[in-house]
Amino acid sequence: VRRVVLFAGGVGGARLAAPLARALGPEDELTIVVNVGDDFEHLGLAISPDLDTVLYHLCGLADTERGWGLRDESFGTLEELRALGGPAWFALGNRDLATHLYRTQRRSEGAPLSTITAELVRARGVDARVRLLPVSDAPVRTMVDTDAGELAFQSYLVERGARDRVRGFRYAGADEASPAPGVVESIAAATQLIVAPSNPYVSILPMLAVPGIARAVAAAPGLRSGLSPLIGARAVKGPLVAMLEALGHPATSFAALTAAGFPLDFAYLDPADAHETPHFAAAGMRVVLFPLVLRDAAADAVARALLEPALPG
Ligand code: FO1
Repeated sequence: VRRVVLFAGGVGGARLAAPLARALGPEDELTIVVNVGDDFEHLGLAISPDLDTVLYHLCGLADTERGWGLRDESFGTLEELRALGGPAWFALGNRDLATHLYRTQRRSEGAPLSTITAELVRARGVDARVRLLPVSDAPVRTMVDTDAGELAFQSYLVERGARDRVRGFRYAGADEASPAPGVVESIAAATQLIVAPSNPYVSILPMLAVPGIARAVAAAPGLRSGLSPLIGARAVKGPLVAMLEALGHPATSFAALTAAGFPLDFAYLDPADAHETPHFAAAGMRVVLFPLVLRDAAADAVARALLEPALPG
């Protein structure tokens, strides 16, 4: 029996979560611990982009081309808001709005984010072997220090199009947060931990910043594997290369996979980055070369390889 814990940000995490769920054996369990540093309040709504992105991929309703949001989406409400002169920079789709309305209503009733997430997972008919857990119920907010001042993450990424030069990050609220129910327990019971090909600064570090998570990961008995979020010095999605370079690091898989300080036994690299193998070996990690384009059959092949970490391909 495999008890797998996946640490996931948004799109990179979601593209791995769905094939991992498909690769599970009948007795296996997958717990997906999701970043909440991207969460924010917008138009009075409680928005959890990474949880929603992973959920939509798990239930097969994601817009896989765009990465986030639902497929067959329409944006009439957003266009009306724009006509009113309202804040229309964050593209909330008509169908997607139902998720934010539901979450906001349940929050106003006092339900914790982990409970609401479990309700959404059940309502969407996700496989019972799969659990989706926010890393914490209390808010953690990724703040980006830039040459234009400190910006909330969605303002940095979406409103301003990641155009500002990054100086550093702060995970506001992390010190007062604690792991959501089940997170530390599932890490301790895991046969393996997998770090999705997610941005270390805005997906993985905000999770490790929650007191108790880094300790649980360091003490975990299971093998730890991480997938590089870079292929041939290019990010699969998002501003990771600019972030690495602004912080004085090269745009390498080694820099990306070590930036968060998540201890790894296995590093999964795309064959395009095979030349980096000696860096990982010198740092005590074993390299598995595998095509990391997480699309369709290729994503399923990665998932199957990950579930057999003692037999790297
Ligand atoms: N990302 C964008 O780049 N532009 C958007 O307008 C946008 C809207 C949006 C709506 C709902 C949702 O769940 C996610 C959305 N995202 C959007 C993605 C979001 O910003 C994520 O935080 C990032 O993709 C990082 O994972």
